[in-house]
Amino acid sequence: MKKQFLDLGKQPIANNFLHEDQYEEEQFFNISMGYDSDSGLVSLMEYVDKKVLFNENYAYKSSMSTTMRDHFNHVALSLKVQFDPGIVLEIGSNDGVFMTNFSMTPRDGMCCISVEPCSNFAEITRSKGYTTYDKFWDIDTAKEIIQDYGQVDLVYSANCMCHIPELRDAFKAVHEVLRPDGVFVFEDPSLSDMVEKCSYDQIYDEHAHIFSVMALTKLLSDCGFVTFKIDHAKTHGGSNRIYAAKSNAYTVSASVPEALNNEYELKLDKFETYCEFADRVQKSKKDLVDLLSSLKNDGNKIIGYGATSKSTIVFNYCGVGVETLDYISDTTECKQGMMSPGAHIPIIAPPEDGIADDINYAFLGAWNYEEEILKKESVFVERGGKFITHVPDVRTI
Ligand code: JHZ
Repeated sequence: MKKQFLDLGKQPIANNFLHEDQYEEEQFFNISMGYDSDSGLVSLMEYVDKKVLFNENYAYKSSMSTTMRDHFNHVALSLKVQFDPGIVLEIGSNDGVFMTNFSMTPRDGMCCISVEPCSNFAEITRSKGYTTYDKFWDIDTAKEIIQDYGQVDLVYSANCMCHIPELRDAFKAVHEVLRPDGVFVFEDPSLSDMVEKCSYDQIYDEHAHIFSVMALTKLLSDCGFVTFKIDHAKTHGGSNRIYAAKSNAYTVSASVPEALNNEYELKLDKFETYCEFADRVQKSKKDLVDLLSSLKNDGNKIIGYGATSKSTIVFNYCGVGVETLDYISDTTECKQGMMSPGAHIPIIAPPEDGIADDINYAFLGAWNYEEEILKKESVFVERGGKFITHVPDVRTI
């Protein structure tokens, strides 16, 4: 049974950047998280309709950072070397940052086809010549692909499986589309990282689940897969890449029991762990509100850096708005000139020569790119400017 441990209150759609004349129609949903002791899954208590979240207006673009571009190039190369796949199917291809590392058709060797329900992004990869099914991932889509291409050698998915409430159906559809010797590789933010780093801003409407290895190995096994390897990646604040096969063709690596043991040590199988996490979340909120208000009282000018889904949660949960932040800078063109969801903070394009001279502090909405951002904003740092983060605890950098 699923039992609630954290309530973040009513939250706007995390990626729904909007104009002032859209405030009246802005939608809010209850965002609270629960632990299911039967399945081990940590999931939202109430799911938001997928068509409300993933549609032609979707704003998040995967290729916006050097970190993620390098990451997906590296993963594509590593999968080619490990599995030598003929046809790869990517589920949730966004702007094609992973799939464009492969060729377009089986005729030209290792190729990649994809499924992407946000039609604005499906159009981007299609216009580059790749086959993209503008659909949600389910058994019908799997059958359509089998009809067009036959079963595929490898299914890859990044930051997408955790978006799917009906996980069992999604895994079964992957099982159907894969050849008997095929491999399913997927990566999503990890629950152990979220609990350890108190990064509660991973919890928002799109993240139907935050995955533990415990819950995934169990569910995958129920759906006919053997989990044979787990890579831990630094991306998105700490993610797990899960490798699962339909057969016993692959030896189970030590990385699987190691990841499971780590989670048992963190007591991710105990409801109390999540209650203790919820207490830390409340403290994090108080600490951030206190820090921001004391900086503001001292006359500092503060901005947000990165209009992330995560920062939507932080600002709305902590009640941070335009009285505190002058604006948020973000490199994604379609977010610029818009207002942030719920808090309605203006979003601007970052100035070409870095953070403006009159700014003293920048809240790192994109804390998961801290290294890349600190390097890029070295002038700001050298002149005494400071970043603010809440992960793993509230502090200035
Ligand atoms: P970023 C997204 O979450 C949404 P978000 C999604 N649901 C998901 O699962 C996770 O990713 C994994 C900007 N930026 O990647 C670009 C700068 O402005 O943390 C982006 O708008 N300057 C699919 O939204 C944002 O920050 C920079 O120098 O939390 C980063 O968003 C850099 C590096 C980024 O994902």
